[in-house]
Amino acid sequence: MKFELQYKDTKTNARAGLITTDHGVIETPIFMPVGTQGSVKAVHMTELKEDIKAQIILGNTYHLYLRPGIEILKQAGGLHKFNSWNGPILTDSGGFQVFSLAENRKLHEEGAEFRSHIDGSKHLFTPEKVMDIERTIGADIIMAFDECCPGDADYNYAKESLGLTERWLDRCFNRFNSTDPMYGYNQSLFPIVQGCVYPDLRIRAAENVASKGADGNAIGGLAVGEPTEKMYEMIEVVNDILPKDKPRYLMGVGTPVNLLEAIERGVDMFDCIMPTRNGRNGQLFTKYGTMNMRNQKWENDFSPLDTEGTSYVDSLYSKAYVRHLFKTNELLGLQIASIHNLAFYLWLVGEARKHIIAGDFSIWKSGMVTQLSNRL
Ligand code: PRF
Repeated sequence: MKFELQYKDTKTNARAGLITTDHGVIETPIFMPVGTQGSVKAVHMTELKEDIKAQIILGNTYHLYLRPGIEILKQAGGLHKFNSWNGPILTDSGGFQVFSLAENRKLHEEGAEFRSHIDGSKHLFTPEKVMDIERTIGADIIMAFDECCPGDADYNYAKESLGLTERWLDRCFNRFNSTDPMYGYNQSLFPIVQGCVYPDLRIRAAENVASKGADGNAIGGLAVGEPTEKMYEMIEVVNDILPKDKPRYLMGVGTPVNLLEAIERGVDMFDCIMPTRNGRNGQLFTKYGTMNMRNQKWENDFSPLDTEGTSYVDSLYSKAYVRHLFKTNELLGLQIASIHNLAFYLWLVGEARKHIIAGDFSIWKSGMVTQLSNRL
């Protein structure tokens, strides 16, 4: 994997770059649609590629390990062959899902023991095992196994937790460096900065992560219950230390405004379930604010879903029709909302990139942040 920093904003830390993987090139800043189970919910691969213009998608180690299981993924020849997405893929390590979904979770030096949220079966994730699973899934970018510390953890807990994440990181790199990719293309391992909301822990974590010389680096443990201002502050502290010539990935964030604030602070990559999950609940993001499609105000509004939207669903369907689909629980409503929201997120990061290149990111961003916060 290669990262080329193309433009650096003169007034902020925003950057535009290119990540080259064996499955294609990614223009940054980028948003990565989440395909937890190897499928971006309610969206076909052709729509993802051609309409939404996704450049990379996410998969989840925790879910894919439980179902279909590693043996099936190996037989399929990896996730790209299994789900027919031939562009770049990133897998999260389970370092978040084990903590948020699994039951009876027990953490110790060796790893995380847990029971499946599906059938209660018992499992152990160690850093070595997670590396082996991520090798078998075969994503282009794989994430280290970490503990995502809750946003309200006290200092001592956060410090202990960071120590564990750091020791696990060394074990991840040892296993990663002593194994080979399985399907003939390369994989890159990204370490994750933890440290909760404590600047000294974040600094220590970022220095440790930077010392690994990885192809890219991630910031975890944010948007997990801490105040938004703290999140921005931690991003600044960490990005001051993470190498400038490598992509920076902010995990699991966030709202359109969060993305712009993080881009301004030097983040290059994002993922979040918000566009798909909120979409399935009837919330649509537009550049003038959000719309709740269940709202009665759309009942006889036959204007296009989003007159300035970039997806084909935006001009094909009316607000009144999409409201009707949500009121009647039609599956098509979920599809339309998911496509619209993902296309909007990809448009937003693409626009940010254009404005970074044009040199007016700061002005554009201020205007957008005000607009995006409206409720329509
Ligand atoms: N660690 C991992 N995945 C994550 C997170 C993390 O801290 C987050 C936190 N926002 C989302 N996804 N491995």
